[in-house]
Amino acid sequence: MASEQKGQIVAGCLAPHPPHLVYADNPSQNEAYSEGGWETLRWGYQRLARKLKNIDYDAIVIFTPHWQTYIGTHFLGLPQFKSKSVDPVFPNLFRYNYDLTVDVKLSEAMHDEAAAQGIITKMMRNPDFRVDYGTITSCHLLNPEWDKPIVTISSNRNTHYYSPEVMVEQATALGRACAKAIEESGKRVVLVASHSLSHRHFVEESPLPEDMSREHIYNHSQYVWDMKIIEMMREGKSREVIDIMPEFTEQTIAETEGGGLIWMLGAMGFPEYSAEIYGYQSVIGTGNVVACWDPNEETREYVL
Ligand code: 2X7
Ligand code: FE2
Repeated sequence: MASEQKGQIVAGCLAPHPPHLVYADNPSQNEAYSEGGWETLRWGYQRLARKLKNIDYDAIVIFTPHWQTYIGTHFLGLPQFKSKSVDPVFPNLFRYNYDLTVDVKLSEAMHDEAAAQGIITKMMRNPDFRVDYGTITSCHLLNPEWDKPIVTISSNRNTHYYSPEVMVEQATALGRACAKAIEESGKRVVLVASHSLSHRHFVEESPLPEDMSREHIYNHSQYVWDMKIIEMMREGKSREVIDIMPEFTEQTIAETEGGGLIWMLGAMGFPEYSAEIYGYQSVIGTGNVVACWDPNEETREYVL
């Protein structure tokens, strides 16, 4: 049943999740120890986290490419998940003990609305399910206190099963369904697309992973693509970003392939206002931007 007050999306964040950023942060939940690194991104994240602290919201809804589902879109469906999340590629950097709460009502509402619109969906009710490092990294950096419930949405592999164009159609439809469910829930929600931009990366790790003298952009054309996308975000051309996304994804093997940004901008109705840019930096050669779309004109800022 519809709630009396209309729910709304109060912010949309593009929040990359290299586990290196959590490693560099040394939170008590992570078992690895570092001497820092990737400060440009981490300081940008800290600034965005401070902004979110001043926004009144009920839940974070995050879409991750590292929970990959081949039949339909899945939603976290139990009130608590507690375990250790280990990055399968970087277990040396990321072994994070999490204990998180889920807004199951909101999750079910989005699941049901998507299903009503013909999208194949499933609730994840396995208590032993391990939450992926993409969810943990982006949520940790945006809200280190973990004082808000989250909902994770899986990435259905349309780009690879079909094509990047099919992903645009499917993720946009999912975004619209989630936005409708949020509106009917009466809740104030922060959306998070958890991923990098360009994604060619190094194949050898430096002896000290946080040695910033080794970190650099992978190649110039990949960098130029990232800058073009960021410029369009700044100019409020979010629809156009999605229009060129199939080409961007193919040329830079971008992590946009998972559908997160398409889903988020689709849910927000393809904003025509400027995105706030909080920082860009490469992590093992991948391109990463921290950005936010703030629908509220009074709090929208020119950050960088
Ligand atoms: O998942 C990732 C990523 N997206 C970017 C960089 C490094 C590692 O993991
Ligand atoms: Fe990733």
